[in-house]
Amino acid sequence: MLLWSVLHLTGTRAVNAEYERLGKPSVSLDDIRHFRQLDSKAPGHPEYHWVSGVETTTGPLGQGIATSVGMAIARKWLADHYNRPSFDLFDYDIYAVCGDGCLMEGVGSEAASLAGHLGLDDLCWIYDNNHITIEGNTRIAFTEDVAVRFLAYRWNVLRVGDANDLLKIEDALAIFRKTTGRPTLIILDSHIGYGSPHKIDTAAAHGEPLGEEEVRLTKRAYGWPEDSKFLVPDGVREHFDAGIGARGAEARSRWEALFAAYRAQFPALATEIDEMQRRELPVGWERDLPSFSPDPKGVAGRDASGEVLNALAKNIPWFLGGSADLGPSNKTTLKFAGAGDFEAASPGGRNLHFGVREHAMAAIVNGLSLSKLRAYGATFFIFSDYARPAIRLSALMELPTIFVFTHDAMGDGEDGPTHQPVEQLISLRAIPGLVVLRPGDANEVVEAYRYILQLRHQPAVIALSRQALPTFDRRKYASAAGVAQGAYVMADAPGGLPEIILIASGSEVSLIVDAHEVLASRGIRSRIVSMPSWDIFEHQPQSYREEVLPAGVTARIAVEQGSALGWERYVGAGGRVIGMKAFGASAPLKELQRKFGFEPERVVAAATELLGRK
Ligand SMILES: Cc1ncc(C[n+]2csc(CCOP(=O)(O)OP(=O)(O)O)c2C)c(N)n1
Repeated sequence: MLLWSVLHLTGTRAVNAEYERLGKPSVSLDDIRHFRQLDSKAPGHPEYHWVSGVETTTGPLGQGIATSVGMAIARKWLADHYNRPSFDLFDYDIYAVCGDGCLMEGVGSEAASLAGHLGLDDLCWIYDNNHITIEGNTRIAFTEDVAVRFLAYRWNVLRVGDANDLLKIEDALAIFRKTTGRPTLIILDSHIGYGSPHKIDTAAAHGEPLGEEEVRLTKRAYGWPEDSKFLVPDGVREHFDAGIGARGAEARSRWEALFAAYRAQFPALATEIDEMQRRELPVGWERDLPSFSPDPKGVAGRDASGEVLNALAKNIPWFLGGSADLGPSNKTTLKFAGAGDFEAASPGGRNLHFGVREHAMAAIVNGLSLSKLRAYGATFFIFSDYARPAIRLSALMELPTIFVFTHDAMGDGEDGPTHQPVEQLISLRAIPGLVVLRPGDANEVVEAYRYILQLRHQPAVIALSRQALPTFDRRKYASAAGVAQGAYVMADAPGGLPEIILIASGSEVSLIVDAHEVLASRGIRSRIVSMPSWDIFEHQPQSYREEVLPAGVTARIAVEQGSALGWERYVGAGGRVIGMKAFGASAPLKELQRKFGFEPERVVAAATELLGRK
């Protein structure tokens, strides 16, 4: 409610997704009257993209502060890359207000640890230390010394003993602004339900309405008209206009004048900033994308991805990212001259080292993206679970973030079931708006990235193999450009509609290609459908979907080294799914493929059985 009130009183204007002004306030008094009701611009939690002026979606505790670390990294990177002497274009600070819950959540701790390591002195967290959470006083579950913890993280820690002491708060903020080399935590001792005679300092003040009578008493304590509701007293709007409104307008016109002068002196950099702000891509962004020659031995998905990431980053200056300590395995390291590492002393580096902190990594990627950088984060596919809450928010916020997940199936063999994803694909496919791609060979990897890079309002997950996958001969099989339709016919047997359709993604595409050849030699006409992305396919016109999966062909087999759940959608009641029904096992990949049935013979057997043939 604090946020809705501030957005209302400051007269913040609404914009659309392209940042065009809509000529109405972001949050009207009527929205506030309809707090938490359908279509109100004052929903239950701050929602980026729904309410103009909200910088990030928060609500899952800890996400906001973790995201703020991404914003602080972005600010440092932008300043290093674009600021020039006398042109401090990117000179802002990032403030986040957090509660006990945020500081209890692991993601907050992961992010704070990295922020301290990176010395993000443009970052200030203000901790509303009211000792109350939903179940009561924090003494029941949270008694650590937060100040000492943050000192250990190498933060500057300040304490203000009374949230009503405005001068002390101003002092603390001034100290933050002067502090270099460390982020700042201001521990602000406060009272939840302040002014409410019976509910102050109680958990009841957290989530329950105070009740008619208590509201009246609270208003009395503030000297507020007791019977008025949604009152904005005379003079308040004028006060806001003359204060934050005038300062904001002045700061904006000063910045715009600075940027105009900058544009005159550094036109190429100014164009970059424009493109980045509009989430466009620079001319020539695709020019170094590789093309892979047919090769039965092939290339690992992760290796192809590494080549593609480097080609993209070379031509998109604001494309950056990294891994949660698995760069050498994920192949996400940018290696071209000048790419460099992002560290406290080198804030222009393009390789981020998130450390073993998957959850904070994903939240930080969100923060980078909210600051308009094009960012990716990487880890093993299995550990996407550790990052999932932030990936979900990425989708909710409609951010074009990129999550690169390698070791997407049983390819890591000996690592065993703790490292072998099973339910990850289907669970990520269940996130609305998230584009999930699992390319089947190196050229599909290229096309997957070509598709992903052009997304402006959707996050993407790319699931990549650890092991080499054959690079298909595209003179024989259809072009990998079909990836942009989510699924495409790679090959058909001659002679009209096929008898059976074989569908697969990722490493299993080569398996159905082999099965297709065997079936052909036995006179069975099968179609190969490579389906790297359900979501993209679902968004194709019905006519295209019918072309790829004609309703008349009901004999279908889907093969994927993941949970079989959901594939009925494409194979129908009479179809077969060769998928995982249990966790994997620790053994060399070949043995696992045999044990779990991911071999061409198994597909051939299922096909002949389905068709009632020998
Ligand atoms: C990740 C997550 N877990 C649980 C919740 C449910 N929840 C909402 S508020 C809250 C307590 C937060 O306490 P605090 O941060 O001290 O906020 P205050 O009571 O001061 O408003 C909880 C557990 C949530 N929003 N997010």
